[in-house]
Amino acid sequence: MPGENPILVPILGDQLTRTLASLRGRAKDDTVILMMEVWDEATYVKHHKQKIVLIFSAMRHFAAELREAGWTVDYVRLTDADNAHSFTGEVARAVERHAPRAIHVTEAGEWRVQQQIEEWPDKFACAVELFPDDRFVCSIADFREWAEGRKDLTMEHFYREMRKRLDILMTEDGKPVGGDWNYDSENRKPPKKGMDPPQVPDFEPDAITREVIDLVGEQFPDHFGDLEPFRWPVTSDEAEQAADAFFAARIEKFGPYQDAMVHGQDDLYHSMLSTSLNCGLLDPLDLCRRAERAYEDGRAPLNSVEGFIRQIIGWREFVRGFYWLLMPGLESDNALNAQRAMPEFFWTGETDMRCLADCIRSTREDAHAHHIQRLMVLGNFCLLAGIEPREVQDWYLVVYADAYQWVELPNVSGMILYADGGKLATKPYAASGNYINKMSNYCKQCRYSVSKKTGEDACPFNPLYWHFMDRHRDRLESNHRVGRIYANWDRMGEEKQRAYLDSAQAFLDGLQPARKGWAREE
Ligand code: FAD
Ligand code: DLZ
Ligand code: SF4
Repeated sequence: MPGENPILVPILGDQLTRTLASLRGRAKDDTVILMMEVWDEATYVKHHKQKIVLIFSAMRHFAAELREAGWTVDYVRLTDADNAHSFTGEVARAVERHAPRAIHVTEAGEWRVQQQIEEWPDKFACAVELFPDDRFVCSIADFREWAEGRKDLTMEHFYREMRKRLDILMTEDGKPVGGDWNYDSENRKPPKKGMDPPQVPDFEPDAITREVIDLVGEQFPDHFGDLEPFRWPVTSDEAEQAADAFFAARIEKFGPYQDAMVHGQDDLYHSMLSTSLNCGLLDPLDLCRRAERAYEDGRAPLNSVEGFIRQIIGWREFVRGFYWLLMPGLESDNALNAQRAMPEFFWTGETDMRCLADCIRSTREDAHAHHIQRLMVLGNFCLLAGIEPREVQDWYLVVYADAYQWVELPNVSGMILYADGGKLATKPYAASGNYINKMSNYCKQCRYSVSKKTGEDACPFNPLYWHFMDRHRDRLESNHRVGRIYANWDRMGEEKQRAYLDSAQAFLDGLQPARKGWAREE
């Protein structure tokens, strides 16, 4: 047991790492760890049921492991009497219980929570020491320094810096292994017929997870998503097993089929490790080193390994730095002035658009969809249809088990919606049905025809694409990566253009707006 006036170390639900900065080097007999299940966090948006199960179960397992290792953990359950249901309220109660001489806390993943933490020094009589979250390889300060004075924030430039700094996939004379920095052009194969990726391991819920499943079923019945089957790793051991399975059987084809989509096959060759990475059960750099070894040992080709490493020390680190650089403004950016409400079918999955229906099914069943589904099906639709950014942000934050605002918001505001006005992506990722047809097997059995351009049976992405291009001509025509498209549009002539615009408008007019209350309590 800790002595008098110990150090209080609050650990949040995405900080489930034994080597967390605020815990590292602390003496067990002088530390009380505080973990809190609070209503505020479970409902600031109405998270997918499996996301809440994941966090609560992972928190309870982590607390049990810490106790087993000799730490004192003060764990507040959601249903405990007197639970104040906010981080600040619970820390206040813990300060009364333990009379700490100081609070040591690792910086929060989300801006919203960081604002609360920054009020603690004024609220509590003891000292509050804030620790940078060094589970990310690039600190917020280092990213700021990198971004300082740059005209464009290009992920590729940042990524190359990270490769050099971490000496990953680099030759001894400082060149990228294989001669190129980026093998993205080899990572765009359409799916092969009969493709049969190895199964992702399922983790059978144990007694702790079962108890949490029951709790979530009782307390959050109206939240989006299926509660069961629940298959996510909830301990670092399970997460390591999931990583082992990826490195043993799926990394080889991860690269080539990264952008492929197959109806009913939700995981393909993806790692399925984001939920574990984001709550702290896996270490990002360790995964990259394992990927590098797979290449060195001849177990995976360079395009797969480089692609995987780029997603982690490239995109993942980049969006996190970008988020902290641009918050809080990023949340309210709406450069394209998109005002349409989210359609109801994003929540129900009831749409004849087969690609969207499949992505929403997987999202509802597993709290997951893979990257290209999030980007080029769901995201592309939101962009083309002009859905209001806040509604899109809420949707993505609710529905994915790996969603935290630091990673969701740059992807939504920057990558899919161009709501940041082009700070993250140099052009909007707008595409017609053609792209989805090329990269998936969705279209063959769709009620819409991907080859039809206009009219009731035309794939809605086709007219929506031109509707989008036409309504944003003023902004996009001068963009050297998109501008050329307008020559095609002009060549079509007025009648064809009118047919596109009318088809798109008829489709948009037929969209039923989502009822209120799916994402947030009204
Ligand atoms: P893999 O395909 O195996 O990729 C490996 C890892 O790379 C992932 O686990 C993830 O940590 C990282 N990664 C890949 N792409 C990105 C990216 N664009 N940004 C950040 N990290 C990336 N990822 C989240 O973790 N949380 C989110 O809330 C989230 N929201 C997204 C919203 C949109 C609109 C889009 C387009 C992408 C979003 N992503 C998000 C990124 C990506 O879709 C998921 O990380 C990925 O699908 C997770 O599955 P996986 O672990 O099998 O990934
Ligand atoms: C996502 C989530 C949920 C659903 N519930 C909790 C909780 O009750 N307690 C907790 O510590 N963390 C939870 N989380 C994760 C937090 O929202 C996450 O740690 C913050 O967003 C980080 O800034
Ligand atoms: Fe999606 Fe269009 Fe293909 Fe149907 S035809 S699956 S709506 S891209």
